[in-house]
Amino acid sequence: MFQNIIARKPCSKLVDGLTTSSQLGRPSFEKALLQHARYLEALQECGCNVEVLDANEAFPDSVFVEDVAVLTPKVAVITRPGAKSRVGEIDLPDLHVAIYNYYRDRGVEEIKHPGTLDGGDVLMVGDHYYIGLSSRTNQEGANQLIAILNKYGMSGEAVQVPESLHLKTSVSYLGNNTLLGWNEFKELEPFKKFAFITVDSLDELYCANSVEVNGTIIMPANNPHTKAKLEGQGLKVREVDTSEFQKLDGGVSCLSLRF
Ligand code: CIR
Repeated sequence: MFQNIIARKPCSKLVDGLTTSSQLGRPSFEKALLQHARYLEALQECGCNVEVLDANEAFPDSVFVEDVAVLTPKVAVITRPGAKSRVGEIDLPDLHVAIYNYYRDRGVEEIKHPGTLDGGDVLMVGDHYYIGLSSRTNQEGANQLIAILNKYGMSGEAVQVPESLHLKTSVSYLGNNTLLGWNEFKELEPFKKFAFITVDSLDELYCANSVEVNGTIIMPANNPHTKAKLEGQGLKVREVDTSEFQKLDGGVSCLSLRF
């Protein structure tokens, strides 16, 4: 059950954000603002209280707030993003104030140099966390997070991410022991014990990044084949258009911290 959301408004420098998907073109800031607002409405509809931090023009990618923290039921962990242009996002005072407000009676920890870790690499399945080793998250970052999780009575394990930005770019947890993801992730040892819904249309790989929020699967719009598959399994789906964030390799999970 998620009660709270922390998000950050897109800044106008968003159009200069990091991307490996430049063939999709540059995002429109106006459209991104609108899509972001609708995305937050969807989370509210799922019963979440939404706190929105101000846009920060110094950090084009700061709308992807998922990467700067891992918020578990027992402890908040401020990460250390693996992209140089994003490391400063973890020092933004409003982020710390927001997290502290919720976690003052629990723990607040941080990933330290030389560890790097992006929240997009952290897949929560109950009390267990799969941590993707990627171009952003290194073994040291994963080890530090596992040690923190252990300290608070939880567990984690590292998973090598085959060719995608983050672990959650390609695989999402939908609840009920079920993962949604790219076919090659189904074969990874740690994921063999899950029921696995494969995104099998190549046009729809983007929707492997979806989020389950209080019984609703929030997924990116325009992925009809996968949507039908989810609905066919009795799952409730809510689509949101995140096309402008897709142009920056960001999906529905990246735009919020859910806890
Ligand atoms: C980046 O490259 O860092 C951003 N343009 C996209 C971050 C996406 N975040 C996520 O998957 N959690």
